[in-house]
Amino acid sequence: MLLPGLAPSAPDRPDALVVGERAMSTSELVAAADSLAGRLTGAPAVAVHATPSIETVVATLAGLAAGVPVVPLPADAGPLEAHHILTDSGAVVVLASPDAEVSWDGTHLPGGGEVEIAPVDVLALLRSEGSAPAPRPVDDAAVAMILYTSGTTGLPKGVPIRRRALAAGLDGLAAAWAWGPDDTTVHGLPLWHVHGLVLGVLGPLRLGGKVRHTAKPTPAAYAAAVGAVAGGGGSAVVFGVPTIWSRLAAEPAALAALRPARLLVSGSAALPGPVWEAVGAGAGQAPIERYGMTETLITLSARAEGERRAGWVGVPLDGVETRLVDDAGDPVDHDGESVGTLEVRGPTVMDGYLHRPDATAEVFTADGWLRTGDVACIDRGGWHRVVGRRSTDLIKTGGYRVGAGEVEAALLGHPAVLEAAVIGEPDADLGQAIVAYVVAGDVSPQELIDHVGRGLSAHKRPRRVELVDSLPRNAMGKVQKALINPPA
Ligand code: MCA
Ligand code: AMP
Repeated sequence: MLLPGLAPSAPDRPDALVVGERAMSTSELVAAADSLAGRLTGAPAVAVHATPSIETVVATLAGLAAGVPVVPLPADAGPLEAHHILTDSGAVVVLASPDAEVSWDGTHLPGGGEVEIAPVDVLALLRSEGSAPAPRPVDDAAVAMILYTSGTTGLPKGVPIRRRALAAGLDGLAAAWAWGPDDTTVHGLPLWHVHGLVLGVLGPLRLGGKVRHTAKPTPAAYAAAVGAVAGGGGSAVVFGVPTIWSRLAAEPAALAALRPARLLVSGSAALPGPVWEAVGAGAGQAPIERYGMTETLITLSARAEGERRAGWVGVPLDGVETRLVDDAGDPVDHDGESVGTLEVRGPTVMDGYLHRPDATAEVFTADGWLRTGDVACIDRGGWHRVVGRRSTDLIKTGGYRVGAGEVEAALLGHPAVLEAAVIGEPDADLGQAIVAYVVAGDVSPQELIDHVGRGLSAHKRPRRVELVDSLPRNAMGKVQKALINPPA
């Protein structure tokens, strides 16, 4: 069973799920999700407009109960990205909060027709309790969800995640963090990624714990949520991306309010050493770091009861294997200094991208290991340190993975744009900031930023657009991004 925390035998907790100001009990979650599940059975896939809301959680649980692959649609997706995700995944219905604002209604599906946007009315679902057929047991090899993630070029690729991979990944983390029914997991992360949705919602619901989502990931909201959990005698496990930890570190009062938490966890991007230190000093404990990818779920983590080391992401979870290879594919020594490309294998790794045998073949080695594209070292004790990525065209901004090629293609879709090169510039707050260098006719930087946000997702907008006369190219005509110099 994927979510034993929602089984009839599990305790009925009045505040099993809190999102912002709204709470649902375990029994309400089950009743609402089962009621909706009855209407989804047999659908090829169901999309969920993943706003930070109880509706997103109910819709996701309904898809899982019906055995229909759930496709979380970024809440800030523009029409281009939404259309791609809906057509590629085959989802014909989008479950959304009744008050959701969508910029892509009227999206046409390949077979004609328009996508149906179905409002999730939680109160009505609770009233109709009992009318829905009981969801059937679902095979653990079935696809639970399809998450979309960016590559260096093209539109995002779908990663089908099987139920057994979710179960293995969450149980591995439960063992690493002693994460269980007594914990309330606190975070304010987007609900369409592994971090916020799989770990931050399905994790606690699998383990019989509680979820407290802050709606916005502000330092004040984190402080209040930990205070509420601790005030009720609960144990808080707090999740954040490095940008969230860095913003907390800049607000000492909010950081100090995290002192009662049992565990602080950072992931999705590299946590800078000074932020790790500042959180340790201000919150009474340094965060533990863990590492993963959409394609692999979480594969490495420091242990709750073990050592915490700034800049190191720990050791493999149960069942996961890792290795380092050089450019020739030969093994790299695990001496804590030599760097190589990290490859992983294990029960949480995807089988392949949806409809993309070409991309799947590229990412797997002949002997079945997944090439992460991350450059790392491993020490004699098996601890891993991620030192960078092989491709500079995959940008991590605020923990979001954004392909430079996807943003470049969106920019080139503007009639005034002739050439575009997108890079991730070092940024103290976001890790990397998306910056575009553009050769264009008569157009303002802001218009181009807005243009990207209208087509793709808001978080894929360049933070800055520099209009330039030309881009540096080599003799073959390829843009030399390393030679692009920010204006003084
Ligand atoms: C943002 N803003 C902009 C631009 N970008 N304005 C103009 N131009 C831009 N280019 C606006 C926002 O809309 C917002 O406006 C304001 O700036 C500040 O935004 P805010 O949300 O505070 O911050 P942010 O800088 O936009 O976002 C920081 C963040 C966010 C909240 C940390 O990046 C975030 O939620 N990151 C989490 C990503 C994540 O979960 N990744 C997991 C994937 P306004 O205030 O008007 O709205 S990784 C994964 O799943 C794995 C497997 C793993 O390892 O975990
Ligand atoms: P995503 O698929 O969005 O989860 O992005 C996966 C990528 O995030 C990885 O390939 C890494 O580059 C990066 N990443 C995730 N966790 C960490 C971490 N703890 N430290 C450094 N990079 C990380």
